[in-house]
Amino acid sequence: MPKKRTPQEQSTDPAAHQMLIKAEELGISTAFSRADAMAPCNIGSAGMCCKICGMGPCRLVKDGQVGVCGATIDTIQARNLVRGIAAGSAAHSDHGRDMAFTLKAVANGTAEGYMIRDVAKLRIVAEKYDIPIKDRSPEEIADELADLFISQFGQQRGEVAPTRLAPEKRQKIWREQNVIPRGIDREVVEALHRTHMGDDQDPVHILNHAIRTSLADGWGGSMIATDVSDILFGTPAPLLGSANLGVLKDDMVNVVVHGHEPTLSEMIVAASQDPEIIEYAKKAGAKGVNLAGICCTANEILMRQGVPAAGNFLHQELSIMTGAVEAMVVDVQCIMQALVGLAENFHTKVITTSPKVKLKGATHIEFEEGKALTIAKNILKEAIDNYKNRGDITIPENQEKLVPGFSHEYINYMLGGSYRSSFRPLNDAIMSGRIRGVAAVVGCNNPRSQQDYLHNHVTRELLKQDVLIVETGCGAIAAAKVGLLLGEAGLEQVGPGLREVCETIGIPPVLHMGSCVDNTRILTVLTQMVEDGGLGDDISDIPAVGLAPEWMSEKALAIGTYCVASGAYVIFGGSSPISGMPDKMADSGILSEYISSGWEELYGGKLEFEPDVDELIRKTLEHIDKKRAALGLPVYDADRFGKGGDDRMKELESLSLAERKVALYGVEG
Ligand code: SF4
Ligand code: MSK
Repeated sequence: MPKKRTPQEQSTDPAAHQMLIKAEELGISTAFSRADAMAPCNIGSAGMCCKICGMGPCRLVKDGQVGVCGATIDTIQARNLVRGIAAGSAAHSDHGRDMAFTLKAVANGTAEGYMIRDVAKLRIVAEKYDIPIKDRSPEEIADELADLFISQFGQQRGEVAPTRLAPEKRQKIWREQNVIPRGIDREVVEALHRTHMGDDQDPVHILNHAIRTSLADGWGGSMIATDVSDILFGTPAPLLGSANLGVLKDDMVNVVVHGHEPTLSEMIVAASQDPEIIEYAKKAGAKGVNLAGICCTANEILMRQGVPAAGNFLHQELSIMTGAVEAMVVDVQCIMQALVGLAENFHTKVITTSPKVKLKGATHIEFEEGKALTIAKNILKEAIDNYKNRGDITIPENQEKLVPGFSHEYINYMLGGSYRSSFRPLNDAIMSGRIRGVAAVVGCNNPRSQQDYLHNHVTRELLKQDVLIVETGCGAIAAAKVGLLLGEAGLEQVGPGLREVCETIGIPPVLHMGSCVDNTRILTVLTQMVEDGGLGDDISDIPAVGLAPEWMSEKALAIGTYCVASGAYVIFGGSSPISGMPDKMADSGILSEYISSGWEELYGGKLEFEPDVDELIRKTLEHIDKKRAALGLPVYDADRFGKGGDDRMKELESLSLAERKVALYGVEG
């Protein structure tokens, strides 16, 4: 019988504890309690089961066992893995496709309420693809750019256009390995074809296609999604936000937007500020409409508009548990089917909006970009009409301030200003050893582990070691909830070198870079670090690691793989979907070994699954130091620069001029 955990064992978040106790008292199940009640299938979770044809499902649990068709364990695991990567790539890329269609509609004046907010970014992106910008209106440029982006999905031959933005050396590796995606949809379809019964049986050959499929996501659909979102809604820059369930308001109509696409959520933000809607809410007895986000929709509107985040993936049910949410408006991805049943215990309306996603029992108000503002207002009116049905509420007080909005463009600006925007200071800090390296701590929550613990433990430990952290997705919200995304608060927990860099530039040590689709911003940052010089000539040379400590979604598998293909060392926490190998099997361990050292040989990046968090941290630092050594950089030494930043300044100020010279230069007189 699986163990039933206490709320403190289920989450590190006090707001979650309060809601989990309430759920227990009311006898309501949540993902946390369902995870406790249902032990994961130890055959399926290790990738030892194949169910792709009607002769199975085949479970390979004995030494030397093969499926009815003769399939071996490594073939089955490779097929399962590439199918997950294909699904993740499809989800991100379909999001990118919809964004490209919205850009086209805006360019043609058929999208109600939208506009091109960032004309500068439109021009920069267009130029990267050799689209003329001189003497052309933003709409003309956007129209041509949208056509280019839309064509990438159905393209059959050639190379998906954003791959040309990667460092030269990386493109050469991809060409040599024949893994540059030809068209975004084509690679996803081929992944499904190859893994149909009786097709590709060579695990290494199957996994080559995993690389190509994931590249169609990272250097294809996801990159398009991020660029178009910035063009339409503005490129993020730092602003003040807040996170956790305490952002819900007892005297306002609370509307929680959840999912991934900013097209609808941005319009709901606009509609919530419309005088007509505010008046409508007041007539219903509320002070107005309070918007809050969950999951990556939260990140999209937090990064650009400062709209508060009610929480990450595992907070979707907990926000409804407050009893204070009039409507939860969802679009695509990471939406639990349990929401509707849970909401029946309260007054919350679950409103689906995407033509692709319906939940039985939910209200469906389909979103169309041609009537976007009108639909957004109608959704808010549904929520306001529901305010009168609110019963007892319990809103936890917990919320933390944060500074999100670190797009690649903003980091470039903050490091060098408008005229000398550059990554030079960051590269220099890494080269001198003030910053040991960079880690991206990204990805989901998973109720199989204690919510947020792995994210924040890894982040804190790496910060102490002078590792600069960038975060996206639910990991970023985990860090936000404990104050790690706020300059001064976070800096107390940081090594002296990194602290000085953060204090002089004026940044928090953990940079929130957006939603899970925005992991491509990290690719762009790494590419520019290469271009600015001093850290090798390819992404694989940079002392950097990607971590997904609490991963759960297939999109995470796609992201991890495209980062590996781009040259990064990627470590996932939790369980490995390809770990299962019956003892003494001839091919035992071949697949885990292949995606690690095999891929490293080909791409300079490797993918590993590491359940032990201390080992995950150790491997991260070891890799960073290995890359520093390969670049000929000084060995990292925490004491090399002594105390850093403001502390050092205060210490020096208290000294006489002569003493200061000794302290600074080691000379007297
Ligand atoms: Fe079994 Fe082979 Fe069918 Fe998979 S493809 S279910 S291993 S028979
Ligand atoms: S929402 S994919 S739980 S990061 Fe992007 Fe969070 Fe993972 Fe969903």
